[in-house]
Amino acid sequence: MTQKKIGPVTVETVQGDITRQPDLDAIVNAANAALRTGGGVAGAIHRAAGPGLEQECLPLGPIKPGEAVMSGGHHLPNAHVIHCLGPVYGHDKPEDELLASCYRQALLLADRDGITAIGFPAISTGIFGYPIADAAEVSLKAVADVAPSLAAVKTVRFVLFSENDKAVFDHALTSI
Ligand code: AR6
Repeated sequence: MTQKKIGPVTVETVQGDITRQPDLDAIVNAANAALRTGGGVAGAIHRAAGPGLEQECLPLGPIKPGEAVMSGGHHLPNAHVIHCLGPVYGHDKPEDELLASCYRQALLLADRDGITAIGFPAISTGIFGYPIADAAEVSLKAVADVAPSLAAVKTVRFVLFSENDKAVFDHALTSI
């Protein structure tokens, strides 16, 4: 694990599976607009949470790129899931602002709910095609920008699926 303190918040990077982070109050889903089960990280989260998650989510959708909504965690070890719709790279523009908006909205929702520890996947970097190095820079800057205004959130963990993605985030974290 790599850690860096940014204002009142400790930003961490780990390689792993976002559905296996029992010490976090909330995890973030890289969702689709309709908040259906989907594939990638969304598929993994819905499988681990059970069908109650999709039932709760469907009435909350559709959401637009850059938006975030919150649900319960159902059978996940986390009390909450925050669902973000990232931009499809090359299609939803400006993609950097929409990606930053996901992190900002998710953190503000979490903070309003008194959540102290939250985990993010690398939103938009799978099926939605956002290059990992650009996404790392935008995502970490978005967290750093909002960190000073957070009262409850103390830990922000990026859970990266591959060793390479973790290395890319670690590199970006050194220059924040
Ligand atoms: N834990 C952590 N990261 C993961 C996991 C996991 N279990 N599984 C995949 N990743 P993606 P997107 C990484 O495609 O690009 C879905 O179908 C993965 O390696 O899940 O925002 C939705 O329903 C990648 O780095 O999300 C949407 O339609 C990152 O998570 C669409 O895909 C994001 O990959 C969203 O696409």
